[in-house]
Amino acid sequence: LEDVADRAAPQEADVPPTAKHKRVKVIPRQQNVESLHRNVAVRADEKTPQKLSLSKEDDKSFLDPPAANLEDSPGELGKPVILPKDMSPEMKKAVDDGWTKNAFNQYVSDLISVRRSLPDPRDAWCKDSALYLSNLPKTDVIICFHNEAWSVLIRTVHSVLDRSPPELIGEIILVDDFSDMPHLKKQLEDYFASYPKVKIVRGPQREGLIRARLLGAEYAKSPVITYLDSHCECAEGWLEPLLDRIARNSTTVVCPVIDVIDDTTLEFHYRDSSGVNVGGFDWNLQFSWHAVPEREKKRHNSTSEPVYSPTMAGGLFSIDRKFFERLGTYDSGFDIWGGENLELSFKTWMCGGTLEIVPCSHVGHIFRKRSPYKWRTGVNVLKKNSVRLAEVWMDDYAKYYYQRIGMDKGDFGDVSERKKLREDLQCKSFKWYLDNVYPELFIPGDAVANGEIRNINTNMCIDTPKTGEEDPVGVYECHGQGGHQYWMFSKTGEIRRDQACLDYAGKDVILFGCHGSKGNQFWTYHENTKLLHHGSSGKCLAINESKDKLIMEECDASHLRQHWMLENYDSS
Ligand code: LR7
Ligand code: MN
Repeated sequence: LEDVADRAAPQEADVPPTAKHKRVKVIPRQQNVESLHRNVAVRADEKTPQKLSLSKEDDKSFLDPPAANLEDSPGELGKPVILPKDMSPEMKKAVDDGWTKNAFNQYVSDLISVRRSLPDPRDAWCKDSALYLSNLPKTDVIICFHNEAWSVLIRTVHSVLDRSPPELIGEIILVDDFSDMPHLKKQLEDYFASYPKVKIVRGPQREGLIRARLLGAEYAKSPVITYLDSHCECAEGWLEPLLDRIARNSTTVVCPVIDVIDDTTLEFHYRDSSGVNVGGFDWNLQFSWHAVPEREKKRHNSTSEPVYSPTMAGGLFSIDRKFFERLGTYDSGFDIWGGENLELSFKTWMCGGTLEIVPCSHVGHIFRKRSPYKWRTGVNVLKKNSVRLAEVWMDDYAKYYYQRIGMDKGDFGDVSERKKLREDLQCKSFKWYLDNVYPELFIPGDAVANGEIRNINTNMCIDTPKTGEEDPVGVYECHGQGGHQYWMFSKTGEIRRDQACLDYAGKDVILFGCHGSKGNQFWTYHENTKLLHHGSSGKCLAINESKDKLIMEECDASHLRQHWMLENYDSS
């Protein structure tokens, strides 16, 4: 038994020394226990991976009966695991190492069963099987990873196997993007040796997730491809509602609701359908979430119905394989990370498909605050990807992105093939996409000014890295690079960047989510006096004596500190 447990356990180096191969008797329900680090819960079924062969995936009766207190084991039912405050130095080091390597709490993940249970996050509406066609197509599931933690990767795969109807899963294709962590070598192959549906493909060099996904797609044979990140957990009933949409229309690309797996406690927080968001982006070409717009709500009787989404987050979706190929899959010129989600979103809409978020389908994802792995040195990978995206898909609107990067496109390689693809497919224009799919997006060209806002006498510019809502907006020497000094002055008197507006409520000038009702966000510019006049306070924007802060004061055109210049100002 010990032997078998070894195979399922994390690799030596990755296991906290005190936590190896021991089994709990009972873990208190709260899981906020000091003794947790002395115990590792192992489910009866995960000790015996060799028994889980393909032919038996649909019949779980061969599994040992679960321990009496299984639901009390760490993290079961998606509950948080909270480590004690007074850890031994040894344990603390193990916890810190886990954070350093993964940017999430690997130590906690290792305490949780790789086949833990989750709450059922679906609305009652979703559980009526008559909603879904009976002969759904099979999908292959492609999971790319670069140096993923053992327990997290294995849990991702088990969540697919355990919570999908076996007849709907073709293969699970694990694509190793040139990892060097030892547990991802032979140990991984051994672990899955007895799972005929799981295939491991190894990239010949570090490709980045986009080309790794393309490599995975070369092995896909099922009619549908489903991509997942390598730190996900699929919830009950996640797959059928996705496949159903594709079965009804092969040009529908679908995303599950992405539930949050907490990076610290591994708690599974799910979002009910009334809180579902759709994807958007800003002119920095960064993905963003938004509430479902009113116009979209009107199309539905229930919040559980699939909703149109202008973009996808990128990691978790299903697509008809032939349609994906018709769309030219991904641009293989995209490196490491980023931008591919917008590329696929834009072309899905522009080239005859639709993109939906399916509230009945839930998959958890560990959101992290930094990227733990190496990027390329000396190249701005994300910018290169985004420039390729803009060049090919955004027509004239690309210029708004270029303004944000100081007009410096850098070396983005050759995009002629991708332009040809767009032509061959006779895709619609980016303007069509904006007008019809994402009318909520503010278009910089609709602004009366865009670019820097310069305090004329000091050559300081309004500058803030923050989109948060408390820190005062500051000033910085004008640098002409866009970025934190890029502003748009809307026809309705907002000074905005993306969804955030300059807002003054009597204390500091801050950035606050644009609300469109003027008041504290209403500004007027007087070209002759150079004053920036604030609506609700009647005051004017100025720079302080020491030239490092914005202040608001009584308007007086004789004060040079109140004189501003708006870039690209068009008064007509
Ligand atoms: O070089 C790499 N090679 C890889 O194989 C870098 C990453 N990867 C793998 C990695 O192991 C992971 O499985 O690629 C996957 C995504 O990388 P993450 O998890 O570090 O990034 P992320 O979660 O921030 O990624 C989001 O944005 C990416 C943009 O390129 C991709 O589209 C990811 O799939 C996407 N993830 C999601 O959409 C999940 C929800 C997050 C949000 C919003
Ligand atoms: Mn991810």
